[in-house]
Amino acid sequence: MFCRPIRSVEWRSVGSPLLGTFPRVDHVMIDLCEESIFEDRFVSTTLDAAKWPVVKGATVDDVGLNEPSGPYALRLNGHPSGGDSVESRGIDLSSYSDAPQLTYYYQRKGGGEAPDSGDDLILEYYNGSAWVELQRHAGSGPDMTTFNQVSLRLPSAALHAGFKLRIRSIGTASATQAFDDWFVDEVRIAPAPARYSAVGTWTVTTQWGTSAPGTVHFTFNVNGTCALEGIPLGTWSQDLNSITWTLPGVVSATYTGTITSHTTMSGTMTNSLGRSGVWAAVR
Ligand SMILES: [Ca+2]
Ligand SMILES: [Ca+2]
Ligand SMILES: [Ca+2]
Repeated sequence: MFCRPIRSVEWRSVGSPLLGTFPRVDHVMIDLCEESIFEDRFVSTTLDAAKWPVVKGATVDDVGLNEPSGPYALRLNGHPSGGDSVESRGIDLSSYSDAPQLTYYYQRKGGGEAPDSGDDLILEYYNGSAWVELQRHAGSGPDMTTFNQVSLRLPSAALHAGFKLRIRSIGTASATQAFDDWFVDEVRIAPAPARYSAVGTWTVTTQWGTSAPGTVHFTFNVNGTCALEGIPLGTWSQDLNSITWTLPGVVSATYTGTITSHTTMSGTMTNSLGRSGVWAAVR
């Protein structure tokens, strides 16, 4: 696992001092990191043996349609022996108390031959003694011209030193033709739910001279939510699209808009006299 800093965020108050009644927020420094435990975008037609040491019949080519990382994706079908599979290297997940997240894209048929009932795509993990099914996509489903993304948390039984991922298909066997095609791309295992996290120090001052220094911890989640912890003054709440900061009886500050690590956040403040101002989180 690695943590690669990709961005820093500084948070400053822009509330008007003339209004006099708005808390000031200074010096919130946010370092954003991107982490990945295992990843394959299938960038060439040769399967990476360091990532997938066991390969049975699976190939990488451009027969899928609209690959998320084109032109290639993993291809599984009935050729040559009734089903293909790839098995990952051992991945040590024993240090993760929060289950990592598996994400991948899949496509049924694409530019190949359509799977039929029972010609399923199956994702499994090794629990130390046996393969356990994580997800199954039915061959009876509709043909696809785009890829669907799947994101799921690994179960607790997966959090051991010898974790492995297996992707396999079932299809009609033929030594000469490819039947029942599935395509998979952008396989990624990453710590979850925190993909981005940050710690900063801040100070709040009001017109009454109250000062409340403290530390705030921001966690930006992969689903776009933002968790805020450790704030000593007022209350914060958030959902997928807004942050609300309330100092009871004094002021409220609200941000509305999709919360992502890439957003420059700004919002409005209103005091108990109905005067309004603005606040911002600036990269
Ligand atoms: Ca690709
Ligand atoms: Ca094959
Ligand atoms: Ca078929």
